[in-house]
Amino acid sequence: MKRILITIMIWVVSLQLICAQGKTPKLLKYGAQTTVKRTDSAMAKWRANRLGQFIHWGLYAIPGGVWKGKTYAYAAEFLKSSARLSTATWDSLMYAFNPVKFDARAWAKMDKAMGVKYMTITTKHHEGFCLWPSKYTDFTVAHTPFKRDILQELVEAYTAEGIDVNFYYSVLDWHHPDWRYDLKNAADSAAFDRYLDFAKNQLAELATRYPKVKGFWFDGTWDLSVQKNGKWTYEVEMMLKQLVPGAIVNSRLRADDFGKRHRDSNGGLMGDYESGYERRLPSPYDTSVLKTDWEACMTIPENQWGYHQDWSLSHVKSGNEILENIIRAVALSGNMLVNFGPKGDGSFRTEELQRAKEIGDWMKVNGEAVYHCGYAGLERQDWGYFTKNEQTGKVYMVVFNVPVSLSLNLKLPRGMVITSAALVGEPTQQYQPEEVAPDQYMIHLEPKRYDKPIVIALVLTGKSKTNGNYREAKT
Ligand code: H76
Repeated sequence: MKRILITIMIWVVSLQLICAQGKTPKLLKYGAQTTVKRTDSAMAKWRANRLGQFIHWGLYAIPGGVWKGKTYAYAAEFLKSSARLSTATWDSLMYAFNPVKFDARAWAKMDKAMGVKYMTITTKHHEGFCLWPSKYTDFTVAHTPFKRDILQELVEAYTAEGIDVNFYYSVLDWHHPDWRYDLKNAADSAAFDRYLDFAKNQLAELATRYPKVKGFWFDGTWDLSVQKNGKWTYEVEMMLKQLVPGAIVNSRLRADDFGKRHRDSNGGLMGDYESGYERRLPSPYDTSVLKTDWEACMTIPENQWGYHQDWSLSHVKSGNEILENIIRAVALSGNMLVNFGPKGDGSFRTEELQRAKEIGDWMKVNGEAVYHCGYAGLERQDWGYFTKNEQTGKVYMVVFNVPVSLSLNLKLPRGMVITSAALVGEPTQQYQPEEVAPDQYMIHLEPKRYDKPIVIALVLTGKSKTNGNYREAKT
């Protein structure tokens, strides 16, 4: 008996030691900067913006997923790789880059009307082509027939409309001779060091040429070569924050001392927000995502970021589906970047213009349930999503699924009551919630056709309830 007890005690002690060891944080030079959310005004603005426009534009917009009469179904911006084209062949597209219909002010006006508060533009995608006249390479818009500094025009036009501009930058570069996927020998390391200098120079150039930029969105950082250079990712983050006060950097840039990406070896988020939600969202019940800021990005077809001529190859999201994705993100305090891929001539395809208008018309009426909004802390129901305005405390029911009963269920925390419930956009439409059980209510909708999500604004107060007309069932 005594022996058994001693054995158990040894087990317990060693288990505790193992656990304690597991908790000892690793000493990191290039890990997370902080374990809490940023509270400065730049970050608060980014968070309040909630809805952003992603724009993928580069040479890939010219072939639009079609090469020599053959259509490649995979992402249009990957055509060089899908059609197995040489770098020389692909790069010669620059001589055909002449987007005569490009009008930065028209883009910004479209986005203003769509209700987006920020825009993230591909300054350089994997192909390596630069939308600005970089002094570190000739593979830029300056050397195309178009010549104009597209980035400059966009920064000016969007900023004038009150829309924040962020720069997407791909570290992966199919054009640069010194890019490496992995570092297998000294020659690879020497080449890649040159590449990293080039990329850092370009980033410093972007930050200083366009000081109105609000943040940087990194991509193409998943290869072993970058994982082995966590120090560089750290230094780039620090450099950008020094050059652009308040700059916001996504987690995808970063790797730590051990090559761990997004989250460091101790689990801390690197960069300012989690940017791993690409064409997917967390479960609407996963409140663990509330611990950090986060942003999702999504395409309208299944997986087309750059312009593709043929959108019949996959499901194309409707305006309502896009709205649901936006609200799903906001309901868990996340941002949503909706992607458009302009054509090679600088104009937008009809489907995108339609989506922009549909989303904008809805946002104009219901935007108060999106901007400055986040997690409401209420139990989710089948009809849709709750959001809560962090400034006013108002709670919104964003209803995507109207039940055939027309009755929307609500379950409130003990002691909370509904002081008012009104249809957003039609304040004369007030609802009288029916209390159906303790802390449970129903809101009864008008019998009519609902073809857009409706938003009901709730004023909730903590007053204790007056009637106690209920009795627990004896079972
Ligand atoms: C894979 C990949 C890239 N990451 C997305 C944000 C797009 O830029 C796509 O090309």
